[in-house]
Amino acid sequence: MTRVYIALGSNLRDPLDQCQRAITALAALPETTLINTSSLYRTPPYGPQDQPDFLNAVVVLETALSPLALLDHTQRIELEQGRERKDERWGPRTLDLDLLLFGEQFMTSERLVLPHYDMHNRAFMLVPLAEVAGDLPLGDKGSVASCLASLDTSTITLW
Ligand code: ATP
Ligand code: 5RX
Ligand code: CA
Ligand code: CA
Ligand code: CA
Repeated sequence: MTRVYIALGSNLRDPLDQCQRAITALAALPETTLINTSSLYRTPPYGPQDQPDFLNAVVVLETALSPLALLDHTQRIELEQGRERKDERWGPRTLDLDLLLFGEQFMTSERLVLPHYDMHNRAFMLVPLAEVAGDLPLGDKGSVASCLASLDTSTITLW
């Protein structure tokens, strides 16, 4: 079994309901156990800012699935919850499930980059991650706590 950290994001169509349904769907995956869920946070949009605030959280799973099999499931859950592909990059979405860390695994393929390529720059990922994981190492990026120390967390509140 491998410990996996997944970031949830939603800023459309009742984010709280989207998030709760996503957690239920993740807990129901085969060969997978839900270990923990962070608090649910309200975060201002990064990147394009003409969109609603996000609900962000992190869930911890233990899984016997492979990384790509887990990605198949998370992408299916996104689509089942009405995720639409728009021309605009980084637009608003009903549900976004990003694999942050998959055990100690590093990989770079067309479909999957592990660890997540930009998590060390994103307080909306690291604040909930620190809550459920403590101070994990992030390879050459330092650790969760050292990355957080150089990010602005003042606009992140509880949902
Ligand atoms: P960002 O990845 O910068 O947060 P995004 O979440 O809006 O942006 P998406 O449009 O949801 O990006 O995903 C684009 C592609 O990223 C997906 O089709 C997926 O195959 C790929 N991908 C690569 N690495 C990962 C990962 N660690 N977790 C989830 N998807 C990933
Ligand atoms: C684009 C993230 C540029 C950071 C993205 C979320 C930057 C977001 C999210 C919040 C995006 C990807 N903002 N922006 N939460 N996803 N708060 O989940 S788009 Cl610099
Ligand atoms: Ca299960
Ligand atoms: Ca994302
Ligand atoms: Ca994504």
